[in-house]
Amino acid sequence: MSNNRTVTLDEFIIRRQKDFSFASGELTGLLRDIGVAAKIVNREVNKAGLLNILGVADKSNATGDEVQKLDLYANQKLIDCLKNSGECCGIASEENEDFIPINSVADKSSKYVVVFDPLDGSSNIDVNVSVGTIFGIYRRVSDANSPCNLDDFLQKGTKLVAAGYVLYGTSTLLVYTTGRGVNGFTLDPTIGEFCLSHQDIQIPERGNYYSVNQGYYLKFDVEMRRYIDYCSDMNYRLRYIGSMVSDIHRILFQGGIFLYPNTRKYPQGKLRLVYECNPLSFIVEQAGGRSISSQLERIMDLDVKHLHQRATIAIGSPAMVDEMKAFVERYSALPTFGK
Ligand code: P6P
Repeated sequence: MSNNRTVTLDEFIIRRQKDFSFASGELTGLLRDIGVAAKIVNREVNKAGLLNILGVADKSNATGDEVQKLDLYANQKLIDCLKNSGECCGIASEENEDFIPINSVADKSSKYVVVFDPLDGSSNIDVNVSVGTIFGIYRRVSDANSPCNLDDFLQKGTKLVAAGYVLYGTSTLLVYTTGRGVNGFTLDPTIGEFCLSHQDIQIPERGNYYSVNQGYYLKFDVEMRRYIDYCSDMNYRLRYIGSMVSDIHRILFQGGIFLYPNTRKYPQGKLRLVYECNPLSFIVEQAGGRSISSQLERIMDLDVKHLHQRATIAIGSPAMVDEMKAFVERYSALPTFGK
C-alpha cells in the first residue's frame, strides 16, 4: 500500500478480506457497519454540549452505573446499525441486562455476534474529557439455524475474531484488529471517512507511564500497593483520566501499564470482562503487549460465566506487565507478616 495515498477504512477492510479467499465478506460488512455507527456517535459526541443529551438520563445500566444520555444514544445507534446490517445474529451491550437476538435479514443467517460498551468513560462526557466505544466480534457457537443464545457471548477472549475501539478525543480514532496486527484510522471530517493513520501498531516494550486510580491506593492488596510504590520509585509518570479507552490508548502508543486491581468495593475488579477487558486485551496482545489479571492469569484465557462479569486487569507494555507479575509473585511468596 503506497505510503502517501489516503486509504479509507472501507478500502483497507476490503483489501484485507482479499487476503483470505474463504472470507465471506460478512466480517467485512460488520466492521464497516461499526465504522458507520462510530461516525454517527462521533457527530453527537462532538456537539453533545449543544443538544439536550448531556447530563444523566436518570437511569442506571445493567451493572448499576448511572447512564448518561449520550450512553443511551450511542447504544441505540450501534444496535440500529448492527440490526439493519444483517451481518450479526446477536448483540450484548453494557447498557442492556440481556443479550439482544437479531433476526436474520432476507433469510441470511449470520455467523457472528457483537459485544460492546457503547460509550466507555461516560462520566467524563459532561466535562469534555475523551470517551470511547469498545467492541468485540465472536463467531457464534450455537446452531446456525436457530436464534443466538447466551453461549455465543460467554466465550473466552481467545475466541475473539475481531476487536476494536473508537476514541472520541482531540481527533476521532478507530483502532481494530482481526488477529493480524493492529491498525488505526483517523476520522477526516472533511470527507466523513476513517483514513489509515497508524499502520501495524506495536506497543513499546516498556514506557514511562503507569495508569491507576491512586485514590484507591489504601484499598489495594499490599503487594499491589508495593508495586505502585515501585512505579513511583522508578519515576514512572502517573496518567489516569478515568476513561479506560483513553488511558489504554496512551499506553498502546507510548508504552506503560494500566492497572485496575481488586478493591474492597470491587473485590472482583470493576472493569467488565466481556466488552471492556477482553477486546482491549486482544488489541494490546496483537500489538505485542500483555494483559493479565491481578491474580496473574492471562485475561483472554479467563472463563466467562456471565455477560457483565467483572475482572481485575494489568495491561500494557510486555516488559512492564512481566515486571509487575514477577514483583507480585516475589512479594506474595514472602512470609505473611506485615501484610
Ligand atoms: P474509577 C469508566 O466508568 C470506567 O468503566 C472505565 O472507563 C475507567 O477506566 C474506570 O471505569 C474508572 O473507574 O473507579 O477509577 O472511577
